[in-house]
Amino acid sequence: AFVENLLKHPKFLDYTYHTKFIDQTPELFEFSTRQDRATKILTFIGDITVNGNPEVAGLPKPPADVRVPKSPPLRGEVVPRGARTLLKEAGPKAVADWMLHERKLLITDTTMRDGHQSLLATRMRSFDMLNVAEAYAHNLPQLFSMECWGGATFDVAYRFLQECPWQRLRDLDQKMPNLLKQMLLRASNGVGYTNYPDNVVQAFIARAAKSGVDVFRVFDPLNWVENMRVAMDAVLESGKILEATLCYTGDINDPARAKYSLDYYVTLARELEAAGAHVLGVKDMAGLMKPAAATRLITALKQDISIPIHFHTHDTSGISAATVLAAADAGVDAVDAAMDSFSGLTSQPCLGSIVEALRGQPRDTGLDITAVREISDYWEATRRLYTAFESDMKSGASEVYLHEMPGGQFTNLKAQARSMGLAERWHEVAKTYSDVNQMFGDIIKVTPTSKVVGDMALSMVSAGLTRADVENPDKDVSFPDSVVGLMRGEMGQPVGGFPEAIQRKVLKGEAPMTERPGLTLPPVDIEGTRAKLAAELDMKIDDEDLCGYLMYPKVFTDYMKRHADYGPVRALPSPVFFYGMEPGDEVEAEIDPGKRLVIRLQAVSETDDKGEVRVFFELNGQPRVVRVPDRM
Ligand code: 3PY
Ligand code: ZN
Repeated sequence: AFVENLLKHPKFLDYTYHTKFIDQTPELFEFSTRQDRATKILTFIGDITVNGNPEVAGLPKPPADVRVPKSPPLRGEVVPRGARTLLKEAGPKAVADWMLHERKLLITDTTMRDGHQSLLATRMRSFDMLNVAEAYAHNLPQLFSMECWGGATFDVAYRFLQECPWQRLRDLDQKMPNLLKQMLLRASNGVGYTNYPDNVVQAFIARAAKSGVDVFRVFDPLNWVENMRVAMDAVLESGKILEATLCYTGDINDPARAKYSLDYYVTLARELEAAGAHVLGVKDMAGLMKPAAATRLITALKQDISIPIHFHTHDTSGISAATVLAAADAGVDAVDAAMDSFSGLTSQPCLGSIVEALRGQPRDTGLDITAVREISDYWEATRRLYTAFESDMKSGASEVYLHEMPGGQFTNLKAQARSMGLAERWHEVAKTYSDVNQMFGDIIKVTPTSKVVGDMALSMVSAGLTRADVENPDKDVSFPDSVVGLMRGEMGQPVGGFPEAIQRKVLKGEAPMTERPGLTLPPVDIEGTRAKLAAELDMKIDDEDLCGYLMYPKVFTDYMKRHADYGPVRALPSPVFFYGMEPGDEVEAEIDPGKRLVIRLQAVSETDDKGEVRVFFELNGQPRVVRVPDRM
């Protein structure tokens, strides 16, 4: 009925119906909800089948021989105990104590967050995570945690995957009740790119804790502890685990980078411990920490602080596993790794190989290597479905020590450079990125400051400007908005402040702020916002939706409007989501627990004189037809 009502509507016929029209035309919705959602999904499949999914337009297709990823058999019927069980029974401090006393090297699997964020532009869908989640719960209960939320996964879910990140979290929680679910939180930047009012950060954290996050890795992109306190206090308040995190840059063994010295990091770690952290995170987001630096830093930190230490790195250089092993020898309590088939390059080091390297050694991880390989096989098959999002990086690159780009940014910036016609000049972009860093005073580069440095580098290379040109007070330069925001202090204060001359030039005399932005950002009227949004979307707005909106207002409302058209498309297998179906294909979609749709595509008509195509389905055995506009 929905589609028929829609198709008859004059505005639909001239294609001006999109999104707002559906919200403002309630008569379209006069039919049963169950019917409604099935029809929406069929409409989506029909549309993708006829017009393609714009997210993969022009990108390489998966190989013809892709197999359906099969999750390994579960070892044992009952879910075994895991670190989450301990958190539930005894609280965050007990988990920290257990970590300290555990001789094993504890492992976090990052595949569901940083792994695909770094290798596949964050495009992995919940469907593919949920299929293997129970295998993790049953077969690898010794894992410290599953990093599966936060960072870029939040907005990408709404923006490109047409799914709700909160539902992903709740579903994962349900399938992995014994494992700690870990998220990456950009402190006052939440899961966004700019500082939010304090009460937004607080509301977001409280909701994330309730929806399933157990470990909050909280970092500030300038290591400004002052600007982490609101987020850290909110995590403590929630009763979950606070992993307060320092970001590592430079090289503690290089006298030319004295700003980021061993003392600098040890002092920072003390401040984070004093702020109430249960765990200290050491976040080497670009993979710059060399093995000798890990030995020195972890040894010093273990002597100086008394909370457990969790190390995160990236393999961009190709030698990150050596650094992880050095950190393990120096007594680090936990490390991050990605499942073998999602490891290496700009992602984390290889989980299975770390397990093997330590087997029978004092820091033996206790993980079952066969279980690791089975899950990795699942991911290997899954990764092939996402061929479209693979980068062209094929090898380790020592150039990372020059540009210092975070693993999650590297391939993104490269793609951005390509889209600006600068593909041939990538090494120039990399060198300019490093020049911009020095020009900005050698800052920490991680989301969102890394994005600012990247914006500036791209704008300089495309305008043919050198660092000397930009610094020349007599030369007019137009700066990207993000650079103006950074120099204004909107992302906080770097160690030692910004160099005055460049700050003055960027701000054209405007005075920068020196306090943390949250002090002056007025609080959001949370209940007023909920009421306004409820009226705009004509629906009840729960805390999850509200928090999604508070982080990303437009991304969220666009998502909701598409959701009104297409329904719960998260339930579709990824090949269908990205490429539609062929006549004769049959798929199953579970739109609610136990509510399955069996969808068979029968045939696709020619385009008629109204520019429409009829797509013939069988839905649970009953014939159904949807019409979609031919936009090709
Ligand atoms: C993020 O903030 O998304 C990151 O991965 C930073 O390293
Ligand atoms: Zn990372």
